[in-house]
Amino acid sequence: QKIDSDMRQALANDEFYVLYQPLVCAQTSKIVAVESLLRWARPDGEPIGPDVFIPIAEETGLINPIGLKVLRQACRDALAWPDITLSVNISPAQLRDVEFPIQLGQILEETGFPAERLELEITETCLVLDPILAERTLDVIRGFGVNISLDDFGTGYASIGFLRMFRFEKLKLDRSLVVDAGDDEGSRAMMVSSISVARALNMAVTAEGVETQQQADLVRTAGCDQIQGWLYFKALPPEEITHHLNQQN
Ligand code: G
Ligand code: G
Ligand code: MN
Ligand code: NA
Repeated sequence: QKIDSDMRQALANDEFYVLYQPLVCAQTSKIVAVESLLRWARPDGEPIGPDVFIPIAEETGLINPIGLKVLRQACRDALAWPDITLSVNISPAQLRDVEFPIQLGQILEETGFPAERLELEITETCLVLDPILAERTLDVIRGFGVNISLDDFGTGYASIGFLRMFRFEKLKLDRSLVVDAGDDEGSRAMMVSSISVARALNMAVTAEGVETQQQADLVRTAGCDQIQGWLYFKALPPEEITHHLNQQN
């Protein structure tokens, strides 16, 4: 396909770049973490969203080199942000790649980014196909000191069994759950009970896609530790993260 060869070109030509969306502490509203979000700007200036090109990169295997590039860049950028946790999205194809833990270790060593401040976001899709293999890979990654976060919880299986089996360090509630919790009792019950299960298993909880003060109050009251969403910040270039961190200190 055209977009596949375009993506190969884009990788060679450095058309991919990374933005960072802050996560704030639910209690203080201060920035405590950032999530790296990949962007692609074509030479003609036309932006293509990750929801369009990442599924294709997954199919073609190009997600592996692209994902490593994001990880390396994000670790470099985040070195400038003391005490801030860095979250990086990892796709199922990356987690299945036997080389991945080795390459991750190399990037940590080469950039000097502290493993304890890195968090990898995976989805349940990464786990369903081969939970045993996934668990083995996650154990190797955790051996470096890197934390694992379960992303998009509430869109897919929302499996409490997975929470118990994998003991993620963090649970990220998907924005659909957060949005619906405002006016649908069933969604609110699911949100509240997911948070309580996560906390009982010693997981931190982040609510995603918070756009209104009402949603922020709701998730804070329900026990979320961190909040991510346009109410606070959109995804920003690294210079602006540095600026906001300087302002809050
Ligand atoms: O940033 P945005 O909302 O447009 O992201 C759309 C989707 O792309 C989200 O599901 C997000 O997790 C995914 N995504 C963004 N950056 C990356 C990345 O670096 N790697 C992977 N695998 N997915 C990403
Ligand atoms: O799948 P993942 O959770 O990694 O995707 C994060 C995506 O959510 C990013 O593409 C980001 O741009 C988007 N996002 C972040 N905050 C908000 C928000 O408050 N509202 C909406 N609609 N999207 C958001
Ligand atoms: Mn994510
Ligand atoms: Na999500």
